[in-house]
Amino acid sequence: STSSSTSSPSSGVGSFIHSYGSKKFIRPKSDDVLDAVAQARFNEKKWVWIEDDNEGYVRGHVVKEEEDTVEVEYENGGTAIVRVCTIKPMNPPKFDMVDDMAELTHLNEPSVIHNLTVRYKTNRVYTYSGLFLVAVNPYRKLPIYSEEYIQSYKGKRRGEMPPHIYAVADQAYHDMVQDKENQSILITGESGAGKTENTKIVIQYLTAVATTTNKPTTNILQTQILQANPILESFGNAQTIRNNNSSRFGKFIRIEFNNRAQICGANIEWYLLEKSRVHQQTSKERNYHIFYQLLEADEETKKQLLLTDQAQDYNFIKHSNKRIEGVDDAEEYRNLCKSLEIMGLVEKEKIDLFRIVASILHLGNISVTDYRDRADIRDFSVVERVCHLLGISAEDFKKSLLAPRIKAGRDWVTQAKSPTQVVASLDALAKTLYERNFAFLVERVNKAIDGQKSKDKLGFIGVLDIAGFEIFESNSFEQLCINYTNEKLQQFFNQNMFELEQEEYQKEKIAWNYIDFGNDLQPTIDLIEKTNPVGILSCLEEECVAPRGSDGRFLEKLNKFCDKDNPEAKYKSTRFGDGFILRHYAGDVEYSVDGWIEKNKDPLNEDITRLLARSSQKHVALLFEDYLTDDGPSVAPVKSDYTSSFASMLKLKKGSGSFRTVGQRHKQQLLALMNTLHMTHPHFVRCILPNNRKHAGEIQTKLVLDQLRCNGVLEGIRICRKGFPNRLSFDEFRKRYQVLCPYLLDREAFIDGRTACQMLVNQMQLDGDKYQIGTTKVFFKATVLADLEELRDGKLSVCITKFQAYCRGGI
Ligand code: AD9
Ligand code: MG
Repeated sequence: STSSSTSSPSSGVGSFIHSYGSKKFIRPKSDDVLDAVAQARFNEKKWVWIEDDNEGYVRGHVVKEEEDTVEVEYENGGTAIVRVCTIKPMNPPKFDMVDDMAELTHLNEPSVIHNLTVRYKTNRVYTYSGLFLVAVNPYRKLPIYSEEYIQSYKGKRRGEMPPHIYAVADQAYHDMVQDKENQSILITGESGAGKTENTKIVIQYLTAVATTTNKPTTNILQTQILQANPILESFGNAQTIRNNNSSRFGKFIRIEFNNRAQICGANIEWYLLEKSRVHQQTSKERNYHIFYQLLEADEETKKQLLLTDQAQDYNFIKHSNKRIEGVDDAEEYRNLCKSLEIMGLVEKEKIDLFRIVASILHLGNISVTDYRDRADIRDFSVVERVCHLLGISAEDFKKSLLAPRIKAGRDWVTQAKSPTQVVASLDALAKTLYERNFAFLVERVNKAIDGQKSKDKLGFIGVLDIAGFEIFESNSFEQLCINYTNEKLQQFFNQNMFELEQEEYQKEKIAWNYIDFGNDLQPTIDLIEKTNPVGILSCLEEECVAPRGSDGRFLEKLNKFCDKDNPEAKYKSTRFGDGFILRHYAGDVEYSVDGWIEKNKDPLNEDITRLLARSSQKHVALLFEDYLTDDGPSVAPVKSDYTSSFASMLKLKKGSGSFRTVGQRHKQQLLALMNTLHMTHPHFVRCILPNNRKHAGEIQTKLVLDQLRCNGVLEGIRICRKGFPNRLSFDEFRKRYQVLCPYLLDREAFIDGRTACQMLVNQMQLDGDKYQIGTTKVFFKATVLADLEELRDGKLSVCITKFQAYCRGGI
């Protein structure tokens, strides 16, 4: 099918000489003589990349070679004797700026980083690396997202246009229509790397190309789908040190298409909302945008929500940063209201959402006093404000807060809480209120843009915007969840890439033993998710229900995974025995287990949640309907159209065993996501943060290298090298290299492609295991083409020298 040929991992060296179809994008015409001169200069020395502690890699050439060491001369002056393993061959200059790094003859780290850097400096922020599209954050507005650009990518094949996220979106769209298969675009990267911006650009592209009619109904849907994002950002994004608009949740947006390939709906799923931000942030960061936007609401609304306009008045935001440079919260508030209106929310629904946010601000102001370890509330009027907004009795709330009733056997008894416990349960309540309100909001948006109604569905394109691999100085449960997700996604990539690759080998009938590259990652994944024998998550689960479960005991159990005799073991205990080390594909990560039991259990004061389930505010009652028990005065639960879908979305229903804890819920959601992805044809986008200063035009080499390691681009190259990473059609191969085989050049008679190629490789005296001749293409192991190129350049430079001599003679 066309899809596999256009997205095969490596399209062959031949295409680096191509020019783009559209005039506007044609590369500067290459000056053959200049190129040849640069090449000749390159040929004079053995150029290499030398590892460097500060720069990552620097240029130099080899002066003298010994057995394990070489003497190198740095391009910037000075010489050194270095170990052989610290130098890497450099690609000839003609490979500078290649669109697809799979075409590099020397596929090594410095070459990849060099190529990305020279491209980035000339505003080429998108580059292919085999199956990946690498996107480096430009940190400036580039004129490449206009309507004109969209039109120029429409219906084009990869290679016809410069690399672009539009090309990926268009490929997905094209493949969906052509193969009648669902598609997915997986976008990952560090915080601030540009995932969310690229997600928006994909959706912008799809809404632009997949709606041809001017039917007002389609246009409304289109607008609604585009408006979903600012709404989610108000509630799910916040300023962090790394990103002024950082998404604190992962999402999978499905755009649904009908049989005419037009958009007929969409659906959003979300993962792992960072709840702790609701009650604590550092002074350089902010709480979720909505908290600050709400303080800019009109007086009427604020009066209704009992809000002032001062962040200073609220404990949950007063220690945070207040303003983001270049952002006007008042304007953002008005935009949010507009978006909510477009989404079809009526005034009451909007206020319901805001009421929860306001009640959280007031919750943070409840101050708990400590009198001989007995908790009390200092200012009851704050409690009254909270309870007014939440539609519950302030007296009951206070009682439940200070001394909740708990079930002891068949009886209910009250149990007084310490001040610390009361504060913890207030924080936990704030977090849960926020998360459930967020879940509700997403469901409400989904209801507005739902495509399920459409009967003539063709398929969907799903866009995944999820945080990439995280290795911090201190890693906790949150990092394990996100790294587990990335390990699974990388496995998915490996399986996919090598399925395509090996399919191609089969098609070309070359000798090849099937390798399952996804298997490499399985041991680590097993360690995390297996239930029998228990893995990390199950082990945590057991400890969470155990009567005297503790972080320490959890770690003790984990350490039974240790296998000191196995150097390949993926699990190790830490040096001081206070945590564990997991070997991920991206590297070893040390996790500390402090607080995991609490984090996983995420305990709530159930006396309060039962109260909330019976709130006089329907919206509040709905958020806690899973706590509606037959205990207490029976008030009929409020049902609405999406009640059931809301509960299932939250997957929090009590008693449904496996969803009790954060870890289990995430595992369940991730498995569901993986199932969905397995039903799609995937496209992979890797976003890269160029530097830590939000600067345009600056690349920090080491920072980028670390990301390439974590995001699988280098892993992809590693696996690529195990196969036959370079391939050329018979025709391309013959045209490019017949100069090395004069016999072929001279012949006038017909020679079929296969025979000609066989003759060529014989003439070149290539080792048998270095290449394979298929039915239409020649396949090469890594670096073979580099040698051929060198031979070819040698031949050509002789010609050039003759040519130059001829020119000089002419003058
Ligand atoms: V996080 O994990 O949600 O913290 P993201 O989503 O990877 O992160 P985001 O898309 O929010 O990063 O990009 C961060 C900032 O970089 C944006 O706010 C823009 O100011 C900037 N950016 C990113 N991509 C582009 C782009 N293609 N053009 C211009 C961009 N600016
Ligand atoms: Mg984001």
